[in-house]
Amino acid sequence: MTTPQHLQAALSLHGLHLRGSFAPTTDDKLPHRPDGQPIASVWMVGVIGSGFWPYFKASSFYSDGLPDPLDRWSRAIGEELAARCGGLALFPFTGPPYHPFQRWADRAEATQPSRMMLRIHPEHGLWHAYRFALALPAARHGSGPDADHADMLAVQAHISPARSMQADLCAHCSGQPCLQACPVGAYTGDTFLRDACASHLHSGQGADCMQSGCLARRACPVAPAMRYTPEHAAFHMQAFAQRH
Ligand code: B12
Ligand code: SF4
Ligand code: SF4
Repeated sequence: MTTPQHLQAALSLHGLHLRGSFAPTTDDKLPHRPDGQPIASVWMVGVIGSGFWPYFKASSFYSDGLPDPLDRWSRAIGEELAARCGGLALFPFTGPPYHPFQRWADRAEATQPSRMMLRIHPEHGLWHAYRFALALPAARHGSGPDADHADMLAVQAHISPARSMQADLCAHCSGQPCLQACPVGAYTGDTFLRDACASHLHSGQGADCMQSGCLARRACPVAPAMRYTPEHAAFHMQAFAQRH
């Protein structure tokens, strides 16, 4: 399995999406492959909306009672696919130091920084995240990185618009409601006050955020149809609150 089409087919079995690819430079801070081969392309894999949720929920990881079920689910899928592709699986949650997934996202697709620091996408809004990346050497059997990228462009046509000049979504957002909606002002526009957020979640006042997801994130008018389901959002809020 070396083509993006095959990869997307394999990911679809888990409700995951091939988000885009890029040819790395030294600025992208990729680790070295254990076999010493240079990395020719990095393919980003993630979730869009709550489409993956029923697949994850049906997996044994969701209900085995062990810690970090979503990270373990991601690792199992990522490592299995990496082995099939002859690639190296890289995860957003291994660290610190962490791999710069948001930087890689901007290299691979039409994301841009938002006032909430999360990457915002013109079609998915704030309702997307990354589960792993596959770092691949130049393709074998005569094809090379150019062929990889030609294939990837074909797949991307079905995933997201080509990366092009995108308007700054937040600069054009009337009133920037995400910065007004948090009851404790945890999103200031250039930082996230993690402790203020966590204290609110642990108090009786935080039930709405805990049960239905971050009020600031839900205030964003971009791509409302992609908002996470309450059950999916509550899963992330609980994971965050348990750690902070
Ligand atoms: C550490 C971390 C946090 C810290 C932020 C501390 C900090 N100041 O960096 C905390 C624990 C606060 C956090 C919270 C959340 N996070 Co977080 N987090 C990360 C993580 C693991 C590492 C970030 C990092 O240091 N990267 C290293 C640097 C070198 O990489 P970079 O891309 O250049 O750095 C960027 C980030 O640091 C970012 N950043 C800085 N401060 C903050 C604060 C917040 C809240 C976020 C989201 C990002 C952020 O800006 C940097 C420049 O672009 C990334 C995964 C990753 N590997 O990137 C996820 C990640 C950034 N988080 C993510 C998310 C979704 C969240 C949450 C909103 C939801 C959740 N999963 O719980 C929460 C917010 C809680 C809430 N109230 O809703 C997503 C963002 C997806 C997107 N659309 O962009 C990521 C990419 C994980 C993923 N699997 O996709 N997070
Ligand atoms: S509410 Fe507006 S400013 Fe905030 S993240 Fe969404 S588009 Fe950007
Ligand atoms: S989860 Fe609630 S308290 Fe935390 S940043 Fe979002 S709105 Fe604020």
